[in-house]
Amino acid sequence: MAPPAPLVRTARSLWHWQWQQLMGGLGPADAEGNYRRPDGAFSVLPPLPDEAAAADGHVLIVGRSCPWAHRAWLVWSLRGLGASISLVVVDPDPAEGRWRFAEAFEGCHTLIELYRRSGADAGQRATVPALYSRRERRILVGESARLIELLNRWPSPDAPNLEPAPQQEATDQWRDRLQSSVNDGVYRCGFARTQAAYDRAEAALFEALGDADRALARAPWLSGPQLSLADVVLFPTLIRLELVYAPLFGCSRLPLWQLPALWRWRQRFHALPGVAATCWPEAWRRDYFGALFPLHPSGIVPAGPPLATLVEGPPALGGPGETQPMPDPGNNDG
Ligand SMILES: N[C@@H](CCC(=O)N[C@@H](CS)C(=O)NCC(=O)O)C(=O)O
Repeated sequence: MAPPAPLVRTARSLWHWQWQQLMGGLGPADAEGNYRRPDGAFSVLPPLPDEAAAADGHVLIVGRSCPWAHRAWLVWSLRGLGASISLVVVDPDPAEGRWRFAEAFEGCHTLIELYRRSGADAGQRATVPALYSRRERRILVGESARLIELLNRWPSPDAPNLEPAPQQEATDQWRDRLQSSVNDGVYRCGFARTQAAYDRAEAALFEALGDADRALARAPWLSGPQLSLADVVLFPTLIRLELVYAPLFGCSRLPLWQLPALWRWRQRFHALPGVAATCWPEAWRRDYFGALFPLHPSGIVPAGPPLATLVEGPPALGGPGETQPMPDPGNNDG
């Protein structure tokens, strides 16, 4: 028997109140309900080390599910920086809401210990990515937008330059727009506290993706003929779109194949040497669906498309009017 209406009304308003409290723990919102990402520690671009210092004990700390860490990991990988900067992958600890090291790192078991020891204030969050210097025994940068610039200038013979001079202005413009409308934009959709806040974020997100699609119909990379940091910052968000952001954050207005230049760009980027090794779809889905309790209280990880269907071959559906039969689950012939 259905519960009586007054009980349902009370339960709903209690749950809504509780949801607002829990959302406050995920991230702050302004008076209109728009999500505002808090400022992080170590956000200033440090001086570039000379060649000798650059080869001396630097460590890039990343988490697999984090899109901000993913962009730094990509620059590290695309520029082949493994010889001078080692990589440490931290694991999420959803019960405690923090990152922990698989093995003690510089005497620390959690990232927050390393942040505090490096001089971060008590109220500051310990976020990935972070670049650590073993020689100075401290974190040098904890802000991904600055970190990717530093890694792009890091001395490394024959490494590609991801800020090609003729495209610098377009690269910077795209990076600005993507940072707010797309990279943070998906979080503004998912963490919105009101319908109006969600509507604003969602409209800005798909307007930016539409513009990116038009730019990519004219050139192979976002800011022109050469790969740049603009492509690097777009990829971590777009590769998580169908797997996480569409189902969990409500970024589901269009399937990406309806932006065909963007769809092909994503395949092209994923095929670049070193990129596939930075992609961990199972970890992304487990961490997002498992950790963001106020958005997904059951913690159940839904099935999603295998990554291969997004990054290899043509989209499953060619477009309006062109449908394909559903695969027969009992038929293993392909
Ligand atoms: N502004 C930072 C944001 C990074 C960030 O929010 N990272 C998240 C993971 S996706 C994190 O480490 N959060 C831990 C926390 O907030 O305590 C950047 O771009 O580097």
